[in-house]
Amino acid sequence: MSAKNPSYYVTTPIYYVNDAPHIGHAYTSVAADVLARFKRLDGYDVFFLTGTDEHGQKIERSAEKAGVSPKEYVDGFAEKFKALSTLLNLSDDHFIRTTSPTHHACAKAIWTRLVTRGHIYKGHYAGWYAVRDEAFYNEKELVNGKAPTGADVEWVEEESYFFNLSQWQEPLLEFYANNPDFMGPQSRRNEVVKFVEGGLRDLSVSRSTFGWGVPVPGDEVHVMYVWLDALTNYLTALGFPDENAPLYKEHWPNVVHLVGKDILRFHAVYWPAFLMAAGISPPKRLFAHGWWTNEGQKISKSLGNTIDPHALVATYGLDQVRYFMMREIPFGGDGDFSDAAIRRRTNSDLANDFGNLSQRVLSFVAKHAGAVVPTPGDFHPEDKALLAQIEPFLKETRAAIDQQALSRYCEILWTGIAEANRYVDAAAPWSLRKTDTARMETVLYVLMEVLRRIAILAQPITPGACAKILDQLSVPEDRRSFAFLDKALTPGVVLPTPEGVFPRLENQ
Ligand code: ME8
Repeated sequence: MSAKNPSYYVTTPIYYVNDAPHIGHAYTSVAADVLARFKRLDGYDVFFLTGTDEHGQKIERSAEKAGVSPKEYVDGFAEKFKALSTLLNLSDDHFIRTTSPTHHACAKAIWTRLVTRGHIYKGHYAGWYAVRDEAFYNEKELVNGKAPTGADVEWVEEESYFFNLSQWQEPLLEFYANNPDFMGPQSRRNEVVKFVEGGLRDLSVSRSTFGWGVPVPGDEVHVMYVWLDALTNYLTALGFPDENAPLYKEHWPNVVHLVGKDILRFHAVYWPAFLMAAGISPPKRLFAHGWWTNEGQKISKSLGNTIDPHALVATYGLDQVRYFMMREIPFGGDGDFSDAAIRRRTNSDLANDFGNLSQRVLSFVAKHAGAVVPTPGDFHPEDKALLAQIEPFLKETRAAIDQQALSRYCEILWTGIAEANRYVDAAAPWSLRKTDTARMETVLYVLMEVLRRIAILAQPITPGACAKILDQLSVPEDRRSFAFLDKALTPGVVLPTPEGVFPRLENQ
């Protein structure tokens, strides 16, 4: 793409490779994929990054438990996360692994900058550490002897380097105040501001009692604290520390980080502080989504109720899973996964609404209108009303996407689908076939136009089904971006044989 296209950079968290991917990972990744696909179709030069977080005590201990070397261990799990990208049809431009030499070089460069600029000093850490969270906690934060997240904590005393986070309270508060759009949703923003207003303590940024990490430049007894290492992945992927790297120059100013609410503090507080201290601009936007439970229960390995994305896709279909995750809960809120809920969405929104609209229109045209794009006559008020309802969808969905309002984005399109289904019922082309074939052709043309526009706009959510619908409308592949929304179908173009795109799930 040429340099004049606006840029858009979207990231997922890099996932810990101590466990197989589950629905939570799939959720963030699909959301980022929807944003990336939408922006590409809207003419942006997009860079979509995902990957794996492979260092730290949690990984080192898991490898030990599995009886393999950390390297063997992480290589195995990284493959599983790459397979997740394939399974979910993610359009990621790069998959980063923090054990890669380029990442080590980037993390070390950031460290050196922080040292050179006077923000890191050597000291001694004595306090609590939760290996599961890879986070330090002070006594006050503990709840019944555990981390506030419920993770077990252990007492750590070791020589450690510190980042002077306490100095960044004011700059951070100023940054939040000057950049009201930095963080969403609003409720999370308030939480973070309150936390920073409460005061910040210097942060231990190295560990010296184990070795699985990026060695600290000039003092290799230490490895970098895994969060400092991990956060810099977002820069590594763009070619940093080469500040003239085209990807870095073009994309860093336009980054959107998607994360779960569990890791908001690391991204909203530590990360902008590290960046400001290193003389790099803080991220443009950060959005923290909510938490999935399974049939009302917290998802956890120990409860044995993690949901395997491979099984989900095998049972319901990929587009069905993608749509369900994006539509079921307002992005930012918590949600519950249940078999009944995904079946309901699949059968009502996809099979009955979108699938049925496409099937009834296209099979009717195939049987009764010569299997070509019909030739419309003058539009009646009801035709104009339906087309007018669809008209602002690009503007509306853009606004939703820029706020990461993914479920709202689906809702907008599905109001058009519902309206189009009502229009078919009212216009009754099956009756017009006997009384007024010219009017029938107009009605069918209007419906195909609506279907074309909605299928173009819905591609980011259900790419497989929309590709099939657009194939069946004979829309060439190079005319499916948003720039072509206003390029209406050409009457007379031959249509292929239609087939259903969203089968109904039968009750088991
Ligand atoms: O935190 N519901 O990695 P991680 C929704 N390596 N989202 C969920 C979820 C759930 N039940 N469970 C997991 C890490 N997620 C660090 C990140 S980034 C520089 C380093 C998603 O493997 C959600 O995005 O524990 C969450 O933030 C992420 O997985 C945590 O993944």
